[in-house]
Amino acid sequence: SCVGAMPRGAFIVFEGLDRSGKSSQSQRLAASLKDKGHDVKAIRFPNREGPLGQLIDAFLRKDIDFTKRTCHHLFSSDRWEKQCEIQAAVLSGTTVISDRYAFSGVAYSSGAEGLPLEWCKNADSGLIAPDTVFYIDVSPEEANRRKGYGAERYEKLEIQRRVYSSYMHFSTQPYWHAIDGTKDIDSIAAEVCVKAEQVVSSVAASDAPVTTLWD
Ligand code: Z5A
Ligand code: MG
Repeated sequence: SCVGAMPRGAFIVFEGLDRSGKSSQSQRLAASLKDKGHDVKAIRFPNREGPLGQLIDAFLRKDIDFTKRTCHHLFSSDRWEKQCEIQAAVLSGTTVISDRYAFSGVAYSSGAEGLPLEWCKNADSGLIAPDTVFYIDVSPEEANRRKGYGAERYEKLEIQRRVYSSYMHFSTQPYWHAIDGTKDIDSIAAEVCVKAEQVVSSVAASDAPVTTLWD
């Protein structure tokens, strides 16, 4: 790299079923890495604010309907709108932590909506690829027992079972790290933090280039 250039930040994604604990773990990891002196930017998808986010929020709350393919592109567009921000942060040495990303798009649109998986992947082809994905593994039955489960679109056990099996499409990828999501929140956070720090250091040390999906 150029003399004096800042080592780049890592791009870390959390995935998993509804109520698997993604938001809890993203927040904890962001706080832990900040405590250790790292620059961190936390983002989430869908981002329910902004013009696209409002449409997605209304769709999830079943206030409006779209065709399946339009809905898939809405979620994908939400990610495309954030690409410059993610790239700028990572290139300036900031670690970006995202609560859901394109893997959710594929898992829900193919699993819950029944769209062809390869068609789903196409919409996100070319997005900045994460350096690692922490897949918080909780069975649909376990997630169903957690509080807050209920009113939104897709929050049904039989739909979650299909989403769970669609997520398995990614399970053999090198960036995919399944984490046992049935342990207590603190143990999971500790395990994730150790692994995330390894990713942050190896990305900085190797000066690995930013890659794109679906490399
Ligand atoms: N969607 C899509 O279709 N296409 C896309 O491209 C994208 C998304 C990006 C909203 O997502 C919907 O959008 C979602 C997928 C679809 N489908 N649905 N429905 P969201 O991210 O806004 O919301 P969510 O992920 O479905 O739910 P959530 O509430 O954000 O769940 P979570 O973040 O995984 O979990 P949490 O909030 O950290 O924890 C949930 C509860 O479990 C809470 O009471 C915790 O205290 C408890 N919890 C957490 N961890 C544990 C452990 N380890 N043990 C016991 N209890 C725990
Ligand atoms: Mg969440």
